Amino acid sequence: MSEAVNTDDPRLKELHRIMAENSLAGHWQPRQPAPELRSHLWRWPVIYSCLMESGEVVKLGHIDEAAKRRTVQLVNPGLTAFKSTTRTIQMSVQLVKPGERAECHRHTAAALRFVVEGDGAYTAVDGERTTMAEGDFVITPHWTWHDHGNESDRAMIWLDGLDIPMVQMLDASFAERLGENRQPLSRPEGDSLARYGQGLLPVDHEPGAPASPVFNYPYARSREALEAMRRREAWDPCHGLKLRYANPVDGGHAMPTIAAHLQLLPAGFETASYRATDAAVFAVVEGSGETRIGDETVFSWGPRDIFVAPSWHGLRHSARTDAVLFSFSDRVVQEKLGLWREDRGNA
Ligand code: GTQ
Repeated sequence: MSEAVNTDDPRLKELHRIMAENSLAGHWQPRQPAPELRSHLWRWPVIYSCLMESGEVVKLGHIDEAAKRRTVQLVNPGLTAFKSTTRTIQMSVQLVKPGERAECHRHTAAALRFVVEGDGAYTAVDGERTTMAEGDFVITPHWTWHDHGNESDRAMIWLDGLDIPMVQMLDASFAERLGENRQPLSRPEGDSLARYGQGLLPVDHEPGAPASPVFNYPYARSREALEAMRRREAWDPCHGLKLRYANPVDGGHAMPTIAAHLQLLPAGFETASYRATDAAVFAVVEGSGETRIGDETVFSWGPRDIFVAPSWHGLRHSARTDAVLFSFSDRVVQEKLGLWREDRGNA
């Protein structure tokens, strides 16, 4: 096949020189390869020991010398320049020790939390507080005021998933500090769940808000849903039993930029190969098993391990014991843009 251009052609060389001087480039010219997300597994004991050590050496508080949040970030080895976990998501693990508070602020990046350890610390979001327990899924939609505090006697640890890389890519980052540790509360605890999370809606409620009005999806309820479904044993060959955290008002995803799921794989279950265009982060909530990603990677995982799978790589999970996986990605964004695609069983 003949080349589109003759790279030895002096006229072409001169053209390239002039174009480069003027910040122009030809479609025919090669470009720098884009940084590529890699499959990666973070083992919980390593994350945990770094996080607990950070609890000894990093102060948390509202005074200027203290960190505003104490988080350990999971940096994808292919994306070190961005310090991000996928191209669109920054994931961290956060520690709030007994008696500590993380000051109130808001930002255009949205966050999800998934509680890993502890019981009784709170997050307050736009005027309502929620007390968190292990496995709870809590959302902090973009530009909502939020602060955390631990009035229990145990350390509280949760996973944070933020859309920071996406918001930064769009150059739409804004942040604001309230200047207080705690925001004023305008609703009693449990109000959102009572109003919007019971299969009922206030009679005149109008859909249209970008995020779910429910901001804590308690694990006890989500786990019970999976258990109830399991009694019919209608397993999806690619997913086992998989549920999506939904906005009860419109049936969409809980937040407009990050999709999150909870899935049960019974002991001995092996999924058929599945791939989709969203790179996903998986956190093991219960159990142990293995995940094959593409042709080369096999991750053997146990409770609280976290792994990331790149876009469009075939995934096959197998569960050694009953296993529950929490996962999240930018799927919701891709769906809205008409970009999301999946391939069941062929990858
Ligand atoms: O807890 O509000 O991992 O603002 C990064 C930024 C957590 C938080 C993060 C944040 C938070």
